[in-house]
Amino acid sequence: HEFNKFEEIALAERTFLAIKPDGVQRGLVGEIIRRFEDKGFTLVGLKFLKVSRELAEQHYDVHRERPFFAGLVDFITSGPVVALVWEGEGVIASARKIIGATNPLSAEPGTIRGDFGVNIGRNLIHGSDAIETAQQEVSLWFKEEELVSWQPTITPWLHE
Ligand code: IDP
Repeated sequence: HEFNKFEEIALAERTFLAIKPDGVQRGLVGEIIRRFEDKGFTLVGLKFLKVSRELAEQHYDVHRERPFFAGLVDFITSGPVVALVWEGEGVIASARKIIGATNPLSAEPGTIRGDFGVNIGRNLIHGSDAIETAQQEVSLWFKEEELVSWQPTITPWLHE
């Protein structure tokens, strides 16, 4: 196995993350991106946008019947959001661990929500929870041509 080659299939998993309006307002964009870079995941998509109601409602469609749905859509459309796609082996589950439990008061210290949040309605960041939702969310938020396939030169130092 050549040193400059890597297992493309294992590394190709992608997840969708969004730094919510509270994360942006609190100046945590750099801190949050840092954590995923430090871990060794590869950034393949990034945009800064005000989310439309249509996009917010589609993104949170599974929660449409929940009592918090209207407030959640109001919140996610209330200010700019950073949308991100990260790639790497096991990135979906690993990102969920880095993010922490949905309620920041239950989230472990060391996680993003555990370190920076106190309220379930202000939990700073979204991360896809499974392969299917990751694929749906990446394609809902990004066009194919907005995603950049590249191989960091550090790859052989992160993967055997
Ligand atoms: P997750 O973001 O950790 O995957 P989900 O249960 O999928 O959590 O909920 C999606 C989002 O809906 C949460 O991140 C949070 O912003 C919001 N949410 C969930 N439960 C509540 C609640 O009880 N009150 C207010 N907002 C909630």
